[in-house]
Amino acid sequence: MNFTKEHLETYHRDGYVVVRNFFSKEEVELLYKIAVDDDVISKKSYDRTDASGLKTKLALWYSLDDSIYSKFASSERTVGAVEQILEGRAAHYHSKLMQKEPKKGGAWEWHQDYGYWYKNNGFLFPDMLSVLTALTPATKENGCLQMIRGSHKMGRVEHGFSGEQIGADMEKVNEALKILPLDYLEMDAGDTAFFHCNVLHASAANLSENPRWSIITAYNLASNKPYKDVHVCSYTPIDAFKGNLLTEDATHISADADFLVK
Ligand SMILES: O=C(O)CCC(=O)C(=O)O
Repeated sequence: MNFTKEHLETYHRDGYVVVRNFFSKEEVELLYKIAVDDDVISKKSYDRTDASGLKTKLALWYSLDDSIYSKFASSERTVGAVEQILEGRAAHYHSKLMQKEPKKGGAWEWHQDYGYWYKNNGFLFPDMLSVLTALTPATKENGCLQMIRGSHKMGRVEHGFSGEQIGADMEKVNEALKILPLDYLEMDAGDTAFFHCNVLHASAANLSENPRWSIITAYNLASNKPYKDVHVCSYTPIDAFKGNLLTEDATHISADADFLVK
């Protein structure tokens, strides 16, 4: 499914939009199969502990390379959509493989991505977004993403620590929840959510029998060069991948990729 004018309008109105079947079942099955067998990903993954002590696992890296993950992140389809949203050339800030394991995958506390990126990484403008593709079905039971619809229009909210995670000021979150709708983003594998860096979002723990895996790529408007972050990719326009995700070589990620080390 292509990213349409209606998707763009919904994104600007609600702070997010879910595009169903953005990647085909075959494409997403290929990516998931590679990801679950990827020794490098499993070695480079680390835990994030939530406020109740449960852990959620992820691997995060910065630069694009010739791996299958980068082909998805730089695919013409995705970059085209992101550039419509940002109204300019897009840069790849980072990608992360989220592994919320059955029975024990921890929660993500309420936050705005720009809460981290402004405070810690020195991006002056909120010309940034995340794109999440579900690799397995995401349901309320396995801790799907939750969004406060329209909360991106509140602007940036103060953030402090919540467990090992940085969380938004809960007074503001609770007030927002009184006046704005709370949406649960139940998604099938291949569905893709585009969300504004100031939309308040969270997810509950995964206490179900089913894994919830997804890949999230963060994009920046290439002209929004951060004054703190050192990753050149975060302000280098992406050279879009125009090939076929199913027929090109599906290469694993290299151990030399610039992973975030915790
Ligand atoms: O996918 C999730 O469960 C939450 C991820 C998230 O909030 C984030 O990466 O900023």
